[in-house]
Amino acid sequence: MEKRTFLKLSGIIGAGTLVGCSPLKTMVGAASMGRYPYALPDLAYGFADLVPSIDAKTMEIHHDRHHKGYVTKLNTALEPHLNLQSLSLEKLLATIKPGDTALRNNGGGHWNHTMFWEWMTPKKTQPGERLTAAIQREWGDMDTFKKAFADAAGSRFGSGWAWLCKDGAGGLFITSTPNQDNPLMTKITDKTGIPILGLDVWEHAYYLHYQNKRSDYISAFWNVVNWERVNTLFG
Ligand code: MN3
Repeated sequence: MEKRTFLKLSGIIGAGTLVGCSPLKTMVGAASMGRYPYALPDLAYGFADLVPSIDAKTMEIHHDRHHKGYVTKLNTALEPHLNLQSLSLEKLLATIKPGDTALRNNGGGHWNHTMFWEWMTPKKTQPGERLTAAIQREWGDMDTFKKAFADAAGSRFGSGWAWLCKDGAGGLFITSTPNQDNPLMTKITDKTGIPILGLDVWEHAYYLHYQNKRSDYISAFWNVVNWERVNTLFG
């Protein structure tokens, strides 16, 4: 890599990290996130309530087995770390380093899934005026935003998540992360910020109903997005 290209890239990554630092001071956790020892939160709706967009069996396995597994393993990973047990999950995520594999995968897994259940609802909801205006400023219109978000979700290779995030200046950006990483992990991800909407694109989130058609799952997600929760997180 040429020196000039490298410097330019470092600048971009550096700026991204700086932007991400300040909003993390804001409390973003859901009340249901809890504290150590963490517990699996209940869903605010039934497993079958998101049908036909998300099938009941997928919801049941995803919540009762996958999410529960992250919670159990997170508690096990935290057991020997008394100094980390008192942190909020958001603070913990901002603290962990790339090599902290168990905390990274299971701390991310618990935060991501707790929020994911809240980002969906069987109710019909709408993006609020302020959020709509911010989306229009960034992408022009809602359809272009949805396409950009779907592109991030569709092009994430293997397992991971697509995110709509708030930056430190009231702006929005879209990003994606591998595995159970998320934009709160300031020591791990390049683009950090506060996720206000996220979509799980692991195969376990859609394969039973959609098989390899990830794009159909992504399109269906818009039918069940809980815009009221997104509006609140946007602030
Ligand atoms: Mn999942």
